[in-house]
Amino acid sequence: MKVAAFIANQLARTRTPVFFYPGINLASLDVALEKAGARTIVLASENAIPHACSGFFQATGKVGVGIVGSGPAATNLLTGLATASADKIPLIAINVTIPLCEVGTGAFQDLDMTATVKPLLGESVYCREGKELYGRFRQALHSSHSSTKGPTFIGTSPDALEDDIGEPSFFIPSIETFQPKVITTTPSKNSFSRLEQSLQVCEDLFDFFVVGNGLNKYEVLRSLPGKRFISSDRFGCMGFGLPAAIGVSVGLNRSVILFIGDGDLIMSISELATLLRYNIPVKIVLLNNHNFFAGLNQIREKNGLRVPCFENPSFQELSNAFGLKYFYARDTDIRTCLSEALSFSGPALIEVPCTITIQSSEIKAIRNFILQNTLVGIQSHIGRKEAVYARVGGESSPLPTIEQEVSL
Ligand SMILES: Cc1ncc(C[n+]2csc(CCOP(=O)(O)OP(=O)(O)O)c2C)c(N)n1
Ligand SMILES: [Mg+2]
Repeated sequence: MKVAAFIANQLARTRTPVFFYPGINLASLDVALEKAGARTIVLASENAIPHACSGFFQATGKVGVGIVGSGPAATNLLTGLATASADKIPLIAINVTIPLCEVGTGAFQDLDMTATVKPLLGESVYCREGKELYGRFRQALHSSHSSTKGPTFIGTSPDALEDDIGEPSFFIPSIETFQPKVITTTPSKNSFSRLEQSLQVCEDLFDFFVVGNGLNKYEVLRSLPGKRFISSDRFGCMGFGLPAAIGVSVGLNRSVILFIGDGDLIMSISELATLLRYNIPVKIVLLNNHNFFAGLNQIREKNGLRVPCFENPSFQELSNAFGLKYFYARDTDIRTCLSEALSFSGPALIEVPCTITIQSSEIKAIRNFILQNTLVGIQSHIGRKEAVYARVGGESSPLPTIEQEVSL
């Protein structure tokens, strides 16, 4: 059996979806995956692949597998790999490079991506031959199922995929019991309270969601105590939310709710095409304040600058173009829109007009909080005097007061 066929059959037999982006050098894998009956999800961009793998792992405890081609296809993985690495999320990224005879010659799309990502990841190898690729892939599937490990990067050549490895044995990889993060915030009483009330009344509709990055993230987390959530914690990566929600929905085979800001959604807008392609039931709650990280506005204002109000595309027309059912929710409507959006099987976008603002002193507290912690358990309000937090693997300790933070 050729290595490409082994990889494809191993993934098909264990019903592991493959997050994939085609390229000429991985044609043999593409064919083998199809012949083996593997579930292949072609994302709109390679950027999204590690995030999708990350969401998949956090929802299922099974390691996600991403496969991409040479040159720019591989470099597109970089931010996602760094994001997963920061949160120690295991995944396997396979990069099929140009043919061996061209490697290192400066040929079209010649790039040593294995060396590029090495400082970033625990494991980064290049397999020139089929036997090595077979061994590394087996090993990665066996050992990657640990939430302390982070991503494994396997570079290889089209030649290695064509090598014959005799009659390999297939196996069932173990599954990590992933401990979901749980929000233990108590609701805040500030400017977001209308959003908060709406979210609280819709609590009974779901128990688990994905959240993007931006100020809206903290408001959503404050507003949903006791809920499980998935986010990019230590990297705070914009562009994570939508692909991660795709990974969750593919992994659990059910609807998932994503809370996301307008800036973040626009950054990953191409993945709406993936929702359309596979009718993936991600229900996007878009918190649209026509702005990015609105807290910075206060600093602009202090410096006599104008507060920008970004022109956004019509999200209604965008939804129509991408086949999403569209809802416009005034703050109090979110519950109704969500229950309607959850009552059918396709993707949906619920636009929530917002005016999100936050004190700049809070920004500093939040930033330090993110730098020092994973959001494993937040009690009370983020950035407020009475807040406490849980250190990774350690005891809970009090968050410094805002006054202390600001004077740091
Ligand atoms: C890839 C990436 N680029 C930039 C940032 C810095 N950043 C964090 S949140 C944010 C703005 C997010 O805007 P939006 O999604 O509209 O959320 P809002 O703050 O308006 O709620 C920016 C620019 C980041 N975290 N990740
Ligand atoms: Mg915004």
